[in-house]
Amino acid sequence: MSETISKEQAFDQKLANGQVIEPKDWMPERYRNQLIRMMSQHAHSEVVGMLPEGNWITRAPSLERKLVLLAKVQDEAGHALYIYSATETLGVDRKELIDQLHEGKAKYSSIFNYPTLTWADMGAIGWLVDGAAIVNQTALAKCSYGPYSRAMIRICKEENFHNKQGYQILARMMQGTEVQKKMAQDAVNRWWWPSLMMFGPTDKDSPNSADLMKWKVKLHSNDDLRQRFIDRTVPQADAIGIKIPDPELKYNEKTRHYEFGQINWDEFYSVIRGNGPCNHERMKARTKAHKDGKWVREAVEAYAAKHFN
Ligand code: FAQ
Repeated sequence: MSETISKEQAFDQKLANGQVIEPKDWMPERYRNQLIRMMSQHAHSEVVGMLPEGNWITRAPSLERKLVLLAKVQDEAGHALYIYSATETLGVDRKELIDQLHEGKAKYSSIFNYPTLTWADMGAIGWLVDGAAIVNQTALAKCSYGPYSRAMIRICKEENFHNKQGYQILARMMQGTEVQKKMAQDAVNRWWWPSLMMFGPTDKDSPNSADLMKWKVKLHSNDDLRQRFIDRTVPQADAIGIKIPDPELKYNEKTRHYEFGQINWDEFYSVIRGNGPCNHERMKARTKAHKDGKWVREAVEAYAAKHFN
């Protein structure tokens, strides 16, 4: 005689067996809402993340660099589209999510509220910001929600290319003149600590982690992923002669991890509350782009109504 189990039990069993949850499967409302929160923040980050780099497309130092940067920024737009589409499978309308961003009700990654002052910042973003994104997203590619995990697989492949192009920009500058070397070091000095903040607050101050880890959305904690990023990035810095701007950084032979200094959490919370160096500028640029693009959305809708209905 087969034993009937509740839908909650079936959901828990799937997670315990390492199975993936798909859009039509039953899921607890809190699981759904946590995914919508996290995935929409992620999609918004990809969109806002285009702005600091977009700033340098017209000023890239050669045609080749311009083409590569243009392709990278277009990739970020594509990432946003995959993730918005994946979020829509949870029953939420994309327009609603985008309105939340523009009304300041939804977060996006703290990292994109810092300015891009020189060409070396394109190197630092690719190497450090995409590097951090890869560490975080390689784990998310194995998360329990099917559409999100599948989006992450493709995105990580593209982020790997972004990461290498950023590292190559800095490596080349470190072989250049004293001024170029200084510029590369200055960019890393400014982007290192904000990159560590991308992983979110420490585990003890992370209110969402317990649920997300129980549901296998997050497979590793914020601190574990931050440590993984530091361990893989410091040797890369050493290889090209960049100095990590942390006097307390040292390798622990016993734990085989780098120990690092104190992150400025006051700065992190100030940035995510809207008071970072560029929060205002980013939202102004984004809402303007949305307003200016209204005719495109209307044209697409009119075309679709005529040809696909
Ligand atoms: N910035 O409880 P937790 C990229 C918020 S994509 C802003 O630990 P959770 C590609 C958090 O939302 C980068 N807010 O939160 C690219 C929560 O607030 P809420 C984006 C942050 O969700 C490269 C509160 O603090 N990636 O870079 C941040 O468990 C180059 C408490 O935190 C993703 O979104 C932050 N850094 O863990 C594009 C990946 N950290 O919502 C262009 C997916 C935390 O309760 C150029 N997301 N908060 O009001 C995640 O993995 C997680 O959501 C974390 C945060 C790890 C970001």
